[in-house]
This record gives sequence, structure tokens and C-alpha cells, in this order.
Amino acid sequence: MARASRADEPDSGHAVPILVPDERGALVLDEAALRSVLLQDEVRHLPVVVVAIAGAFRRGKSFLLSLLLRFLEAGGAPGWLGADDRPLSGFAWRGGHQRHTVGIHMWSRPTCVSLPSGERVAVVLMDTQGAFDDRTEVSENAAVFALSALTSSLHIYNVSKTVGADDLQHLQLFAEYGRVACEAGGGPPFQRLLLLVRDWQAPSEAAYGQAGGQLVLCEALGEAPGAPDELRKMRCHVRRSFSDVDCFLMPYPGKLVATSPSFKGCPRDIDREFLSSVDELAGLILSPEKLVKKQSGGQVLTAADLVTHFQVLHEVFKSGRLPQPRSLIETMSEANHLAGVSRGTTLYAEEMRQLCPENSPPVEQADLDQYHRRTVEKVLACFYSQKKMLSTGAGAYKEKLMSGIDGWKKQFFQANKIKKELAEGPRRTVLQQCAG
Ligand SMILES: Nc1nc2c(ncn2[C@@H]2O[C@H](COP(=O)(O)OP(=O)(O)O)[C@@H](O)[C@H]2O)c(=O)[nH]1
Ligand SMILES: [Mg+2]
Repeated sequence: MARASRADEPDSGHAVPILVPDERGALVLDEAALRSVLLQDEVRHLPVVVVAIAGAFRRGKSFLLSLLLRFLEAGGAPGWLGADDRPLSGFAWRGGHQRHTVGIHMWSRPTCVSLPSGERVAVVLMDTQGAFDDRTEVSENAAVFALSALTSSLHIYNVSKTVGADDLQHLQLFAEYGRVACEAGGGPPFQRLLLLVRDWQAPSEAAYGQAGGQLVLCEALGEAPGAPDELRKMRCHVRRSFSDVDCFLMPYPGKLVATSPSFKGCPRDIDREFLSSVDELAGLILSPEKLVKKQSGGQVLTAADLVTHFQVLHEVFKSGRLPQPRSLIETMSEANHLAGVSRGTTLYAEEMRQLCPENSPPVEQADLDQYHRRTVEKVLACFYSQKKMLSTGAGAYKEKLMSGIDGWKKQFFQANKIKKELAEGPRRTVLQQCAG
């Protein structure tokens, strides 16, 4: 597999809290933190792959994500796990009863990977923790859960021992969004869902890994004969909410991992069978040929687009409560349009910067006018070529785009004027002296 390279930062990376609930349960988005991850020069233009993990707390989510991070950063090369006595760093994971990752955390250094086509993508890992316990209301769980699913291209739903009725109930929430989105003709609002069953205890009935997972999935979401109508419909909508649904069964990682307070994550203390399953899982979801780019409304998102998506989607989830399905679908459409506006404005600025770079001599006004006109044409063609889901009110977004372009235009025209004055300054002085 091609070796991955990372955004060039001095530190080796850390988990950045992006979304944190305040004491009243409202979800606060840290926009500066979000930008610090997604707008790094090396990644902001790249299509983004977002892998998120969600589920009840103290079920080994952060631990597993840290292992996946290690795989990713090593480019999945043989021996990616490292020395037997190397402790596991990464996303904070630990035993005990305290929760510690409430909200959404992103790894600070997206990993750049070359797909088999040669295209470069930025892979972002997201650790999430809805409350999923009795201290908070169901809706708080659901908001973090839904927001992480909407912003990821692969949503790993981590469950313990089996896919139970509670887990399906959590998925029920997606079912309603899926139903409304399909009715509105927008296609599945979510991308890939992976049900990850930890501590699977019946390998003789369904083997560890993907094949056994298929069996469990069929049972959990399948069309069991005689199932009540309501249940059948719910299962069908869950399937339709995601473009892809998969299941993977993980073995128990061993007593030290599960119970020892002195366990530091060294591979020698983890059961071999578990490690081999992690290797299989990582290959299935993080190999270059398996990476799924984040899309919304049929449009591939760049890391920079994801910032806009987070900002807009956060607005409907910030109360910590779930929005009505229809208002969510409208918000997603708005996010697509706003990402288009932001992309168009950036494209204008970049193209103009190339045509009249900062340190070059001034250009004639007629040339500058022509550069501007041609660039606007290019930006608009690009803006209209992007799918943005339910394209109602597109005119208002074109206005936003034109006003963003206008802001940049003024800057470029002003800069050219200043360059001209500076260039003409000495000549004028000489002419004035000659006339005198
Ligand atoms: N039983 C079991 N425990 C695990 C597994 N993976 C990690 N653990 C342990 O579960 C505890 C909580 O892990 P953590 O990753 O912080 O859980 P999170 O709250 O879901 O993110 C730690 O003590 C881990 O060593 C697993 O697959 N099964
Ligand atoms: Mg955690």
C-alpha cells in the first residue's frame, strides 16, 4: 500500500475538541479549532474522507480509533502496530466510569493519502461521545450522533456484544431523516454505516470479521418473515438512510485490555486474535482503495467545505435537540449552497492572484477588467455545475457569491491602482522636473 504522508506540523498530533456540550446541554462549536484542523494549507483543497466512531461510552471507541490512527499514519505498512512494548497514544482512552470525550473530537493532523487513481485525499478521524448514559437525555445523544453521522463519510456505530434493540432504536432516528430525504428526492442523507460489534461471543454461529457481520446484519436489519409491519418499515428506512450498511464482528481483546488499570495499550498485552481483527478492519476501511470521500447532495466535499457544513448543521443541532427531518434536509441543502459560495469566492481569489500576483508590475486597466470578467465566468460555470440538492432559492446564493467576489475584486483593483501610482510616481517627478 502507498505510504501516507501527513500535514507538516511540528507536533505529532492531538485530539482537538470541535463540539462540546455546555453545562445546559447545548452544543458549542469551536470554529477556530475546526478551522485549525481543516484549513491547514496542505489539506483544505483536498477531498475529505471523514471516519467517525460513535456509541455508548466505555466500549473501547477511543482505544480502537487510536489503533486505526496508528494504521493510517503508518500507511498500513506491514508492522504498522510497532514494537510490542509501545504504549498506545492518540485519542484519550481509559477505563473507569468517568466519561471523557463528550462531544466531537478531531485528530489535529489529517492524513494525506493517494488513492489508486492518483488523487490525493485528506483523511480525518473523529471521536465522538454522545452521553448514552442515564445522566443525560436521549436527545443529547441523538444530536451528537446525528451530527457526526451527517459530517462523516464512514460512520462507525460501536456496539457491545450484539446488535440489540436499543441500538436499533438509535438508528430509528436516522430512519425518519432517510424517509423525508428520499421523498424529497435528495437520495440517502448519510453515507456508509458500519455496525461494529465488540466482544462478539458467538464466533461459532457467525465468524469474526465482515462475513460474520453480514449474518448478524441480516438478522438485525433483515426482512425476517412474520416481523411486525412497523419494524419492517423502520429497518427498510434505516437501510435507505445510508448509501451503504455493513457490520463487522470483533473478538474480545483480552482481560488486560478490558480490566487492568495498569494497561497502557502495549500490543503484547492485547490478544493476538483481536489485533488481527483490527488489522483486517483497518484494511477494509482505511486502505486507499476503500476510502470513501465525503459527499453531500452528490457533491464531493473538500476539507474547507466541511467547515461550512459543520457551521450550518451545527445551527440546527445547537440546542442539543433534534431538528424536524424536513428542516434538517433544508439545512443540508443550505450547507451545500453555502459551501458552493465559499468555494466560488476562494476560486475567484486564487485565479486572480495567479493572473496578477502580488509582486508583479501593475497591469493595464483594460486587461484587469478582462481578467475579472473571465474569472467570474469560470467561477459561475463551476458554481452552476455543482449539485446542491434541493435547489430552491439558488438565486440568493448567487447573490452571496457575487458579493463575495465583489469584495475580492475591490482588493485586486485597489492593489493594482496602488502599484500603478508607485510605478508612475518617480516618472511623474522626472517629467515635472523637466517641465520646470
Ligand atoms: N471489553 C472490552 N474492553 C475494551 C475494548 N477495547 C478497549 N477496551 C477497554 O475499555 C475501556 C474504555 O475504552 P475507551 O476507548 O476509553 O472507551 P470509549 O469511552 O468507548 O471511548 C478501556 O479500559 C479499554 O482498555 C474491547 O474491545 N472490549
Ligand atoms: Mg472515548
